[in-house]
Amino acid sequence: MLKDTIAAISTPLGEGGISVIRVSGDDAVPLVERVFRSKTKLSAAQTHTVHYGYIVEPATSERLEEVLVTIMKAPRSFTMEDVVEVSCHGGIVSVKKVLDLLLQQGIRLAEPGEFTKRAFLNGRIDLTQAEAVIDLIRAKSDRAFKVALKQVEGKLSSQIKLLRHQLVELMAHVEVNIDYPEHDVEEMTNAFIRNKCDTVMAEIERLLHTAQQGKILREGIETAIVGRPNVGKSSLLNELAQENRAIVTDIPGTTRDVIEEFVNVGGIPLKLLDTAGIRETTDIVEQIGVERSKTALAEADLILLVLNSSEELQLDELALMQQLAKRQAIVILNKIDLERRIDVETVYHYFAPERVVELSLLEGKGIADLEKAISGIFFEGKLEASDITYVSNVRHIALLKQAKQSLVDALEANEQYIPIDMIQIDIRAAWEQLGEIIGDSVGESLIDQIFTQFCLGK
Ligand SMILES: Nc1nc2c(ncn2[C@@H]2O[C@H](COP(=O)(O)OP(=O)(O)OP(=O)(O)O)[C@@H](O)[C@H]2O)c(=O)[nH]1
Ligand SMILES: [Mg+2]
Repeated sequence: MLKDTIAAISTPLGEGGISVIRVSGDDAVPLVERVFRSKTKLSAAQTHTVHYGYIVEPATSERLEEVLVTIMKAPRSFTMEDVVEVSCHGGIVSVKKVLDLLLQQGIRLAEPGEFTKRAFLNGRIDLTQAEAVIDLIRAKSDRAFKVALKQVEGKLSSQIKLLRHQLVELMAHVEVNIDYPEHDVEEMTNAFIRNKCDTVMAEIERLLHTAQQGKILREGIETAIVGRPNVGKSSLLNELAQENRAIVTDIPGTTRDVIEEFVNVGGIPLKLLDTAGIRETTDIVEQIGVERSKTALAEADLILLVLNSSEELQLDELALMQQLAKRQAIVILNKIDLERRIDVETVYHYFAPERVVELSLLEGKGIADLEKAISGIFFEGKLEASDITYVSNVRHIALLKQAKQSLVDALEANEQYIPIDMIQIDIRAAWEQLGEIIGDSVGESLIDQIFTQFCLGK
């Protein structure tokens, strides 16, 4: 890794209160000092202090910007190198001018993610923590943010390390048996291998189990709103999106196409799909719309079936309920402000009470119940438990699966009394695969691939 000094704008480009340029490297302080004028000399300043002054053109001493400069000396900084942060007035022109001037002093423009990459290469964070920094930036909901934050803190890493520790113990035990077979009873070693592999495998399975939730937190639950025309599907989309995204009229068949909107319901990100009302129709455009509704319904992770509680159940609705009884679905009895004509008994015949929600979108009633029902389905109320680690990264999931397979192989070999040094190979493979998750044994290209996903300045 080159130890040169790098800089980038670390705040979003655009108008804002302030913009921050981050500089990191051995020469960060002297290079920034060349263009900074203030009462105290930057090179004489204490670490973790803030200095008011001006960025000046060194040749002419012309003042370019009024700034605050923060210095954080190695190793107590994000990158573990000397870091200087220059806070300028927000605005594209001002911040670019300052950055240009810094680059003219011999500082190199940082690549995307290079600051975080340095934090990793300098040993401040491991790979799962670095990857979580991306998730933190991209988090679309409170819950996704919390999960990413846990990972940044090293929660997943410490669990992986614990598993690897157990495998090391196991390998040591087996090693003794290979080197001094007379000191050990083969039977006992076989039992020991079985026990340890089982324990580690159970833990890997638990982590994999959380993967589905982790993915949802990152990408959103694909949620289709379906039902007959005019029951209030588009009204529901608008209510959850808190804007008039879809056209709402009292004419049945208003929505013809699938409308997508990303919303956040009780901290859970949903990719909502409003669809055309499902019914038999001769209108060709509407027919295409209905086909699209059916596709959305087939592919969704969650289905919100909207029924009009002021009308009797229709045959298509009975068919939909039958079809949805075994899926992840919530039934919404809408329009409860009107007189009830729906046969609720039939609805409850297909769906458990916690899957049925009564709403009036006109009066804005029952939305909180809907939120509860949705989080109930996906998190069984468990997400708040602070000790849960969610595995959400595809790379981690793939490696956990590989490690699990290696242990399955080891167990099988163990059952067949295959020579113990062969079993050792599988155990070592599992240990290495787990190591790859935290970046103990990863190649240069993978590291580059991970860090280029970052935005500039991070
Ligand atoms: N009284 C009452 N009317 C409602 C309620 N929710 C929606 N509506 C009305 O029902 C009509 C249809 O609403 P939409 O949201 O367009 O229904 P939709 O299911 O999207 O209809 P299509 O797009 O035609 O399939 C509109 O006139 C809404 O104002 C409610 O809770 N109570
Ligand atoms: Mg509609």
